[in-house]
Amino acid sequence: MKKKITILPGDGIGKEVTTEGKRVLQKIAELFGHEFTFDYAAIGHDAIEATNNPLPDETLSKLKSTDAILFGAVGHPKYDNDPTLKVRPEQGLLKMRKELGLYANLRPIKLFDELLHASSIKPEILKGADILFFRELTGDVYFGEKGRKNNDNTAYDLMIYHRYEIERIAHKAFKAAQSRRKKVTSVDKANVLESSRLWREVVQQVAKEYPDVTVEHQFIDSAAMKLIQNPRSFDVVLTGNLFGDILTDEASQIAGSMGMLASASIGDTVGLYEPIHGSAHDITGKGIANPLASILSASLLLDISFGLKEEATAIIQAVEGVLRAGFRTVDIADATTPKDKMLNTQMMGDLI
Ligand code: GGG
Repeated sequence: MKKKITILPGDGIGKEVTTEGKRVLQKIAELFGHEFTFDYAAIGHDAIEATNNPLPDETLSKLKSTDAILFGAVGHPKYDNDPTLKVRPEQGLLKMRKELGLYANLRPIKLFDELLHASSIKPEILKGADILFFRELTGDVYFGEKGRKNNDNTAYDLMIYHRYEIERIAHKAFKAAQSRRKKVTSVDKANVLESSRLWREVVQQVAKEYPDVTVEHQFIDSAAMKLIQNPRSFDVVLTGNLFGDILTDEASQIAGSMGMLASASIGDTVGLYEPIHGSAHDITGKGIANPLASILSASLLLDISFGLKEEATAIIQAVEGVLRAGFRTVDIADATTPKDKMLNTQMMGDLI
């Protein structure tokens, strides 16, 4: 198979982890006889420094003619510490999702058995947890009208959802549930928010087309609690942009570390694959970032965008094998990890 993959390293550890994700894709091409070509484009803080635009036109046009995107992360502490800065790295990511119509973010929460004890949650509660999140990506407070008024004494972000946005991601979630444990938990705040009442109404309507799938509705506050209390009670979780962002960071503790969670953003055109973690400037340049989220994102890329199931599975098996042999990056290590099994970013990439 001949395919072009565009790498967007972005900021901070994004560069370090996508290097390893790309190497694994190259190895897959070599082992399975594919021809993958790679090109690079700028996004985020680095792009702002070069062009004052977090998603330059040149990047966008490259993305519109590629077969799949492997993305790292965006962000920089400079912006977190100065909320008055108007041009920000995250705007590049949000614009990219909108421009490419990437409305469904799939975040599989897969707990590798080998990491059962890496989590702070009790193993007997965790064992067998396997959740697939569908986070909506193109609506909600992220894209509603925002601004300041009253001489800067009031700020607002409009939480807005359109029926079609809820419908299209709900169909994706129900279809996915059909080939899993046939349960969708839709998460909203319908006791307070009008946009959540529309969300619930639309999900109930879509559910009628999938009689083989059980649907339940939970409020975000209760879902956040149950996720830790009884993670095995969830199969597919369907939720909006903001709630999905928060819940999946929480759910990363089920998998042991943010460094383990991959994601796929899909819509009507090209697919984008990225770790759920951000740019992590506190560890940037130290070579200790866990590249497994990027490597597992590469596995999702092969599976979803190219339909290469065997190749995708080979990556997951390699991850399992390396973890089973006891190798760890610092985020998934514990007091029992021997020194000679502690790996840096590149060593983990080498072993996979
Ligand atoms: N790889 C994920 C990433 O870079 N996250 C940084 C971020 O600000 N994301 C915003 C969002 O996911 O909505």
